[in-house]
Amino acid sequence: MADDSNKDRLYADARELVPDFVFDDRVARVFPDMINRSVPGYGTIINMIGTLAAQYVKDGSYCYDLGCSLGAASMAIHSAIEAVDVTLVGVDNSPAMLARAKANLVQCRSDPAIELICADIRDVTIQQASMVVLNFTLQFLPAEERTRILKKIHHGMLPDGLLVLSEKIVVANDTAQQLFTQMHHGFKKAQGYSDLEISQKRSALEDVLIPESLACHVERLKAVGFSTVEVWFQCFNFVSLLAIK
Ligand code: GEK
Repeated sequence: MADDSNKDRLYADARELVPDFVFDDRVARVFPDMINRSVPGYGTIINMIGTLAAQYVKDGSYCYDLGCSLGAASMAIHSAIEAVDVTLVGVDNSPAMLARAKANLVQCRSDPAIELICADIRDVTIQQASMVVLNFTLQFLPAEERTRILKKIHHGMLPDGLLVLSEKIVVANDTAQQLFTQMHHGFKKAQGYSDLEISQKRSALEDVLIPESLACHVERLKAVGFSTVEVWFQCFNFVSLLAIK
């Protein structure tokens, strides 16, 4: 029989009360399956983060993967860059995620160096950064703290440094919002999730993942000082922006 222990079935059974979503060991175990089947374009975004890193990561600089989960973006960056004397720093505050990220990253050669830090991204100092990745992480921080974090990131970046910010968004137009939500559910159904799984997961994420509008993200990135801000990827209500210092 096929081993499906790494398949996301966390919301497959009916529950009377769906508890808030947490990044614990049960989630970490199935995370690659969960994110690939839940975020349309996730694999493309990870690959393109590697492509962007090859262009932007500079000799003697730092590169940060904030909310690194199992280290997918870090690994894409690690294998794409040719710059020398680079330190790649992966940060996540879930010990379960970080333990698995460590196990994944042992396969990587020692250069560039990778440091994995179990910490809240709000407490981490950003320095000499030629590239910073927030791949579906900012959405889990309280909205009122997002400006402060982005200011800190901007402050720690080198001139011409690149921030990649991927987020689930909401759109102001009700028709478009409904369409995007339906299309996202259609995507999840096509990936094998049942209606029950989709609705229980949505309840679990309700107070945990706080999406904002694209305009809100763009304005805030400009307000904290990024000179160029562009959407480079969008599929329904999932976007990735690049912001250049
Ligand atoms: C990927 N970037 O595969 N400090 C540190 N980590 C945090 C915090 C925080 N305050 N809040 C949440 N996290 C990854 C995917 S997942 C996205 C990112 C998702 C961490 C949390 O533990 C989790 O590992 C990650 O942010 C979000 O490219 O699950 O939709």
